This record gives sequence, structure tokens and C-alpha cells, in this order.
Amino acid sequence: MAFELEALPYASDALEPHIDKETMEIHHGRHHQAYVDNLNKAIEDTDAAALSLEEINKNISKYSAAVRNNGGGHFNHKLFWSVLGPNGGGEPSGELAEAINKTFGSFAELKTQLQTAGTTRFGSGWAWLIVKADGQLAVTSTPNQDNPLMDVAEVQGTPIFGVDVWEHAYYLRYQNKRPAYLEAIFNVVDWDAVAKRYQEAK
Ligand code: MN3
Repeated sequence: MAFELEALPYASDALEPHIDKETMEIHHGRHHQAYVDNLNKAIEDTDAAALSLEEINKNISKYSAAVRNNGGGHFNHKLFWSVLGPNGGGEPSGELAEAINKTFGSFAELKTQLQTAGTTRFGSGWAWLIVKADGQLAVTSTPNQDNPLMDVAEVQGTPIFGVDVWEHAYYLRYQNKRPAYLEAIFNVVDWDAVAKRYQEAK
């Protein structure tokens, strides 16, 4: 039972002008596809082949570097596409908004903390909004294709939103200007999708 790359939930040009069509096509069709293919190769004939993607990530210390890089890569990108959308942007509402205000003081402060987590992550990695085991929200970042589900993560929890800060996520449109990408991405965040993940995680 091999993992498969799902189609994007919107057209590859749907996030223009914030995320360009060519970046989306290469990012999803080549980078994410490679994580899926290499994960399948890495788990072939191992006990991980019978596990869900979440179970593999939660027990990642038991597996090879190839499983860590590609199992993380598949999980992270699957989540990433699902929390973006052409009708995104704005601010969350309801219980998620209340939890953000309680933890960070305001949505603006959450945005600043996510942008700081992304800009200060040296090299490649991710910035995350997570729900910790005690139900509290937190911002964290991980290197490479690690994520907060992994038992090796410095700060662990269930990610409900993540921003890919690998150069492949932004270089065509933003070149070396990672902060500009980290500003633009907030125009295409699907906060309803994040709120749904919050309800499931807390
Ligand atoms: Mn990526």
C-alpha cells in the first residue's frame, strides 16, 4: 500500500499573484512528488509500510534518515496545500480567534511570531502554528523536513498551520527576499481550514 500524491485542491495559478503558477507546479509536481516516491522506496519491505503517515512521523526516531526526510516532506506538503486557498487571507474567527488572542494577545502578534520563526530559521525548514499536548497554541520552527509531530522535534504538538521556508517555495518570485514571501503568504491562508484542524487537534 504505497503513498500517493493527491492533486492540488485548487488550480496551480489560483494563488497568483502571491504564489506564482510555475512555483506551484514545480513545488507540487516535482518536489512533493519526489518526497512521495522516495518515502515509498524508503519504507518498502519495512514495518513502516503498514503505518499511516501520522504514525510514521510520530515515531520517526525508529526510522532511517530517508524516511525522516521524505515522510516529513510528504506530511508537511500535504498540510501546506490544505491550509492555503484562493479565497484565503484575512483573519480567523470563532474559537481559533479566541485561542489566538488568549495566547498571543492578537492576530497581528501571531503573524509576527510566525514571520520571525520563518525568517530566523537558517537554511531550509518550516514555521508552524501547533496545538501542544495540553491544548495550548504555540509557534515553533523545524529544520529540513522535520515537523512538530516528530518525536525528535524540540517543541512537539499537532501542526495546524505551516509555512514552507525552503527556497523552492518562493525563489522564482521572491528570490532571496524570504520576508516578502512571508508577508505575501498571509493573503492566501485558508483560516477555515486551519480552524478545522484546530478543532480536531485540541
Ligand atoms: Mn517545499
